[in-house]
Amino acid sequence: MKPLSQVWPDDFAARYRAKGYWRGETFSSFLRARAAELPDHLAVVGGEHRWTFAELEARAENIARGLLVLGLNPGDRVVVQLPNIAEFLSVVFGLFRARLIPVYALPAHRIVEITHFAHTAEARGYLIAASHDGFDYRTLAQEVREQVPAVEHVVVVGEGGPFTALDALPAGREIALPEDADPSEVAFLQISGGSTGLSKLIPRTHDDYIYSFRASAEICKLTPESVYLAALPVAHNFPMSSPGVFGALYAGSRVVLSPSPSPEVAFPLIAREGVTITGLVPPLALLWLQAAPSTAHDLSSLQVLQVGGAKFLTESARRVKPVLGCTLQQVFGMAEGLVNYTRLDDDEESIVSTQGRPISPDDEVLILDDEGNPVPEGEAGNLLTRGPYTIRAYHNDDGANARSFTPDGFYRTGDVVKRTPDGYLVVQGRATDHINRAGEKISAEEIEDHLLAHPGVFDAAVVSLPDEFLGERSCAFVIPQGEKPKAAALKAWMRTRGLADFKVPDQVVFVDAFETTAVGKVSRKELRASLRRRFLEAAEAEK
Ligand code: OOB
Repeated sequence: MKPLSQVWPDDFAARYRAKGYWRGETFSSFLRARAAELPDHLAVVGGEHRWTFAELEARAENIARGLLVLGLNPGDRVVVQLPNIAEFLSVVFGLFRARLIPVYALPAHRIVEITHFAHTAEARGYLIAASHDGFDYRTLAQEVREQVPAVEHVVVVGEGGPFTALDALPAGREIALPEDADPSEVAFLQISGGSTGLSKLIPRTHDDYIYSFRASAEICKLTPESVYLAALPVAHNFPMSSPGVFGALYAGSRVVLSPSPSPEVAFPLIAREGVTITGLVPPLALLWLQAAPSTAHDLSSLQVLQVGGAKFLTESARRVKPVLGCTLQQVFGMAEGLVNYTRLDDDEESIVSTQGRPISPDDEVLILDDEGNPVPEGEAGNLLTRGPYTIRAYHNDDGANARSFTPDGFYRTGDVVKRTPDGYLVVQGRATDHINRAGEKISAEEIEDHLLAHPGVFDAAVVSLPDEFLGERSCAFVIPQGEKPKAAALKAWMRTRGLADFKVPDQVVFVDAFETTAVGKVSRKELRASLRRRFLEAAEAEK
């Protein structure tokens, strides 16, 4: 099994420790500390469950023992695909307690993504909910078991069916739980948004990740009186750690898990639990702004609405305070590390018109032109970053590592940004070819590869188009061959490919040919840019 690692050069690691960013805490040690300090304080609310910190810790320990008795061993990787339910937290803290390594998949992922994660992480376990949103994950697990037999253990929250139910795990009282992890070890694997091909795996250590959410909780001024609502799927880095469920628990706050981010589901929870802070992607923020004025639910407890994952336009941002009566916080982050926040006491103009500044004084930010030279202050350029919680490498992917990191360890974010004189970043766009569909990142290349497998497709190029609601939608330009498929049929066929539904192109446009230059084919990148440009020009001309 390939060892997991995430290594900063010794001098950097020494500096990050000396400055108190890396404090030698682990997920298990901080939960133990909270359970000792605030045993009876409510920690997790989800569905019918209401657990105190002491209960959360006890549940995590039981799960840890049960998984070890089942046959998993410390160091094993376990793909975790759970929706926003209380068990998400007891399970992941259980995995940490048993020194097992979660690999976080989204509920929307299907066979193609899950087998990719299982292969790449060499997973031995798969932890699912029986069903969610009308989808039975046990059927998916059966397929995963057939395609990746190394995934020996499937554990199900709910009715186990052919697999082990979480509630039926052996008690394992005789089992000695392992020592706590070394804080510099990899704690889990996160999934990258991915602009080239399939998602890469992001190894995060206890030291670096805990720093990011501890500092985030401070920036968001969380206390044990705060109530954090996880509205977005918690497997995302944003609701997980910015400050997310972990930052909230670190601060001794209560976490409320919402099964859906829709106003119909989230608003009653805000009123019932007295939610003080939550995070949304821009399209959902717009929905909330639309629904709030006429809701019967009392939203007055809400103090902070975070918006991130994609650009929140200034004009929409301006509406948050008057409509919801709370402070907006813009969040510009990435699963690879760097997270920027507007601060709660910033002036309104910075809050509505920038995407914030980095968490850490030691987040190094470079803004470079395409030749790698710094752009003049205030101009737009490519954002590169390095720091105490930004990874230095993906797991087991030399090609991606060579592309994504400079020799001196800066991560090329692919984002194009400007910096204001006071160090706030304003996102201008991006240099890489992915579609940011309501915060979900879709690789153009991955979707093109699928389309090319259809017998009626000669060639395909997938681009992002501006979308009033989604921010960006995906559009596939397709050169047909043989019997030309109907757009709807092609989309329906994509749905059978075993991919997350958000990757099915929103729009399909058939074209006769792609442009080529005199010297031969243009690059895919230029091709996508030109198809997008010409399409938008034609749409403009029709207005
Ligand atoms: C978050 O993480 P990822 O890994 O899903 O996506 C990262 C990318 C960024 O590189 C950028 O292209 C885009 O998402 N992005 C934004 C943005 N926040 C993220 N673009 C414009 N404005 C923003 N506010 O999306 C993520 C991780 C942690 C916290 C927040 C978001």
